[in-house]
Amino acid sequence: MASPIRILTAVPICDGHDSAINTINLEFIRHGIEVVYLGYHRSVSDIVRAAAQEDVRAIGISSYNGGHIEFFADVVRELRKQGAHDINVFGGGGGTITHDDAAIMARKGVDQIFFAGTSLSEMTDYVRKQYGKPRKKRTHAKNPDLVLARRLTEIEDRSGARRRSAITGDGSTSDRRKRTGRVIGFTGPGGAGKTTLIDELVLRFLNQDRHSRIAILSHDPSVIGQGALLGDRATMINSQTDRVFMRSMATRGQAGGLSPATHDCLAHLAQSNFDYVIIETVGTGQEAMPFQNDGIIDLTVLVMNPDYGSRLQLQKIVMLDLAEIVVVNKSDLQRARTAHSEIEQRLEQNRRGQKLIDTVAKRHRDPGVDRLFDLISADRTR
Ligand code: B12
Repeated sequence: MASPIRILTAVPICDGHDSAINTINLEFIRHGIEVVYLGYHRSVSDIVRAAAQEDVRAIGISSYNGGHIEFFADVVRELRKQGAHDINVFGGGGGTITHDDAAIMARKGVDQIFFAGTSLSEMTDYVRKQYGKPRKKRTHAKNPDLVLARRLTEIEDRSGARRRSAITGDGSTSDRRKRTGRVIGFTGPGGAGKTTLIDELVLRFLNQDRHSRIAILSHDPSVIGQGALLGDRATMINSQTDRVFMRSMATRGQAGGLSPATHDCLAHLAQSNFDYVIIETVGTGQEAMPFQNDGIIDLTVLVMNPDYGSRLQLQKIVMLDLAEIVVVNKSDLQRARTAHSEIEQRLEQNRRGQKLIDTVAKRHRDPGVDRLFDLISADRTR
């Protein structure tokens, strides 16, 4: 089965009009398109970097606050500068973009502007027709992130065709020896704050060493052959830098928190000169063991919300037996102290010396996140 069309959508800097793009995103997803959503108030460089790393077919920009001629043209120019000539640009902005503006934008390389009154199905049909065709043969890219991004696309496409990648192997010992950085797996239920926590950790990694680079492989759920909202980038603030390579993946019908291509993509990233490779699963259930027998993950972190229900529920969460570190995030919530002592007792039964840490990831400079960072950094030196 052919892979779904992947596009990136965003709203320009100084613009908070996200209602239109939220509606359009949902319509695209409903029609089988994978949408990497970058959020609003985004700069040209953030948009181009994300599109290149995600290796999308096109960027859809929704712009209402003016400056669209310059902004869209800058995106096109920067894409070309990076060597990403085959990532197209389209968008809309209701009545704020006139037909005359659109004609200038077309001359500057923008594919299409949709005006007020266009139906959702017209826009979806356009994307499917225009960006659903197989890609033309691509010229060799010079930018290493673009090369990596294209390689990940190949792995993902191949995995869709149910073939294992020959180059990355199966995470065997020989692959381990070629590793350059630590691979850390984050999992936990939806809404526990995994993405925010990872973003705060990334800030600390970047500050610790001015030259380090980090890769993030992030997952969101999807049914086979259907669309998905890949929205973790919209939450990331500190990770919008050239020192972070982030890739969003849809699970494409696979249960358990990861995608059929995760293993091979991760193996490739682990050999690609990053100091840390962080993997984030989708929000998981009690039975999930996403990193079991993977052979690539060095350290596993389970991120929990204090509101898991009764103490009895804890007995059923398999990752509480497997994770090296358990985090109670949102520890400013009322139930957090109870949660901490209940989880502590649960971990004591395992007698594995698992660490338990309380964090408030949404708070900058949170001492709990600092402790988690110290633990992860210390693990690297082992
Ligand atoms: C809703 C709205 C708001 C909401 C936004 C809520 C939100 N979360 O998005 C609120 C009330 C918050 C708001 C605030 C402001 N707004 Co306002 N807002 C609007 C309004 C009424 C509708 C825009 C909209 O969402 N339309 C719905 C979409 C689906 O339809 P559409 O716009 O016709 O778009 C079509 C196509 O262009 C296409 N499309 C749009 N985007 C994209 C993207 C892609 C990828 C594709 C394929 C297609 C596509 O989809 C539609 C198909 O029919 C417009 C006026 C208007 N009637 O357009 C003003 C308007 C955009 N706002 C305006 C202004 C000035 C502001 C404020 C600065 C006001 C203020 N002084 O505080 C603030 C700034 C907000 C900010 N932080 O940036 C001005 C902009 C003027 C300009 N640029 O020349 C407008 C035009 C109102 C006006 N006439 O003055 N606003």
